[in-house]
Amino acid sequence: SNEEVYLELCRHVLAEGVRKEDRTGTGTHSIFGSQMRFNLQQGFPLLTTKKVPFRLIASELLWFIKGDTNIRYLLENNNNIWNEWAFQSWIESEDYDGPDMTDFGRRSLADPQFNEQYKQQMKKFKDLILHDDSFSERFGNLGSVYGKQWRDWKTSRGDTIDQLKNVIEGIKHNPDSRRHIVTAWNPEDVPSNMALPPCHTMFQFYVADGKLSCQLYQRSADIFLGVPFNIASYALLTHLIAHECQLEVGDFVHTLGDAHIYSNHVEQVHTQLSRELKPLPELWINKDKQSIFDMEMADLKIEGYDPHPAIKAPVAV
Ligand code: UFP
Repeated sequence: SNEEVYLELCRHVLAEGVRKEDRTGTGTHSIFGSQMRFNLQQGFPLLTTKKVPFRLIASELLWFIKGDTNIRYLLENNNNIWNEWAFQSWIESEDYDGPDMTDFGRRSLADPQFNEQYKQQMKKFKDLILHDDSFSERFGNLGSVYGKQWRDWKTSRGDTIDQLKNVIEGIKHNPDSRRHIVTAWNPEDVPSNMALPPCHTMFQFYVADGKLSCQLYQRSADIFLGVPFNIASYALLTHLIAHECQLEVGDFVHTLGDAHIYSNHVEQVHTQLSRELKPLPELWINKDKQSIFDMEMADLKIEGYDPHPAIKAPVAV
């Protein structure tokens, strides 16, 4: 089944992965090069062996699709997944006059007293982003992240390219093309202009037999925490574009570069592997809207989702 492919990858990396150090100093079990294929006709690939928060995935994807790079939209949707990256730019600025927040990710895990200070500053930061326009313009913007590269790629001529719009036009008018590609990896912007060099670096669409398929190349994959999000996000993107182009959904092919399980996630992966699969949910899209650029959170729903409980694990920072 669609979920079994993911669990198989987990088992494979635990069994065959090599010990590899990484940027975060955590240590991983890693393999290089792997591919999963999800038949989107057989249920929406939102894992059932642990709860995956669809709401966060959907609001992040809509944010990319809008070409928005400011975390204000995410906060308005109660989505905190990109906060740390923006917070970093504030605490490094001259505007910041609170307690020293250097290395806040690690310190907030290790030191409960610091963690209290950190939570206070983060709360203040979020309030300012939400309610102070000029603050939000200065510190809410993440720069050249996905939304920017997908919708507003800067060319050397000084104009911009809307890759997402172009690819949708291409799928509609020249479905057989082998050039339906969107790339987020802009060498000119890596890494200095970027909070985090893109993990999902490029994707391609394919139309055959009235069905739309999508393949993603992900250069770096945190199998336990990141990948379940990434699978659902691209499955959703494929559904949305198929919907707009009046095609059925085909496969989502997920190709991974460095596919790793962090050493402090191994326990959690074993827990997940011990659980029994449940039926996959279905995605509902509001049929009254056609363009993906008009979609809002209320136009997307996941139905029949009854997962096992979430499993907590530390994020490597
Ligand atoms: N990561 C993912 N998926 C994502 C994302 C990050 O798996 O969508 F944004 C993980 C991969 C890796 C870390 O563990 O985040 C990024 O670190 P690096 O840039 O060193 O590869």
